[in-house]
Amino acid sequence: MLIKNAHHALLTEQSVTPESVYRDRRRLLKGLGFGAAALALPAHAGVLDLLSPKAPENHGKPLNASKATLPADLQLTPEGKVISYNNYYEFGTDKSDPAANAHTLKLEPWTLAIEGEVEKPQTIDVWQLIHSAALEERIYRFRCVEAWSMVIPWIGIGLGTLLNAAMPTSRAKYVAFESLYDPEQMPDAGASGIALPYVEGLRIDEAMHPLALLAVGLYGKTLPAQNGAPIRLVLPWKYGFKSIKSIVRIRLLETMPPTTWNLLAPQEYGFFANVNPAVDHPRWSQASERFIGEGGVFDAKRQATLPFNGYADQVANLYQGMDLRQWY
Ligand SMILES: Nc1nc2c(c(=O)[nH]1)N[C@H]1C(S)=C(S)[C@@H](COP(=O)(O)O)O[C@H]1N2
Ligand SMILES: [Mo]
Repeated sequence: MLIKNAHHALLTEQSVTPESVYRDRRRLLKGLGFGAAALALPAHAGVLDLLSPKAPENHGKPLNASKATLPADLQLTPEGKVISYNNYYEFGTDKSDPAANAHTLKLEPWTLAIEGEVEKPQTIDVWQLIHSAALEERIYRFRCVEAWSMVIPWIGIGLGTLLNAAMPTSRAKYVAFESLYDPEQMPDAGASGIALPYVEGLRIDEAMHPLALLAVGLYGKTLPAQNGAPIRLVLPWKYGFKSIKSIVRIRLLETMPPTTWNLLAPQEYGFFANVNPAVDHPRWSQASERFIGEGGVFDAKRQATLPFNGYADQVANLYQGMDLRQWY
């Protein structure tokens, strides 16, 4: 009720009527390029052309990165699904909207400020960073709070590496992140129902954890705009909304910063938002999830959700002594 328009995708995810499924599927297909125009494409047009008809120049450039091995228990989500089924409310609230609309995001130049409680504030030229840093591939599970999941081969830089370069002071207890917000590049953002710019935050020890990644690519190439180009956070043990896209500012702070979904609906979205199958969302169960792999997006097979999304061995120690029920 508090969330009438806002995050309505969450509602449609969970209370889909056959009709809305049909409508969303049609939209998705349209987004995928299977409309009338797609029929006119030459037979050799690659799937990527179909998926992102208006992809910007700087999307999908090959990146040099160390290669990761796919863990035996994981199956990759096909690239076409990773780049066409998105949440990026600045470009619309339907899953197919970001792929259709995010081409208006101006990716070059892009600077990222690191400021606040640091000895060495920085203004980073992100494209220079992308072309000069030692990039790593990391294959991570990704679990949205809406109870769907993917497995994605990201490319990026450890968040801690970048933060350490700015030399956090002893007063730095939290890290705040801010997305770009430019109504000219994001004409539909006003209808999203969320306060913008999108903001997120971590405790400093979470930010320094080796799993915390600043992603600049996926599937071997630079990020498509709809996935949060040119630089976004990926926190595999937390619900997807913590993984903020298209970051322009990182600020180290003494106090806990406000975060977008928590501001909107604090009873539904917490600051920590660690994936926890034992704590249901007030409006749906978190015990299982739709894994988006090969095959349909809406009839994807359900699988059990794991504590910390399968990363408990690595991160549970960060939360010792905290009340599990408060983690939402
Ligand atoms: N700036 C911004 N970042 C965002 C969002 C958003 O709407 N705006 N959505 C979040 C949510 S809810 C999810 S699930 C992930 C989706 O990332 P993906 O589209 O690359 O899968 O991005 C997160 N980061
Ligand atoms: Mo999400």
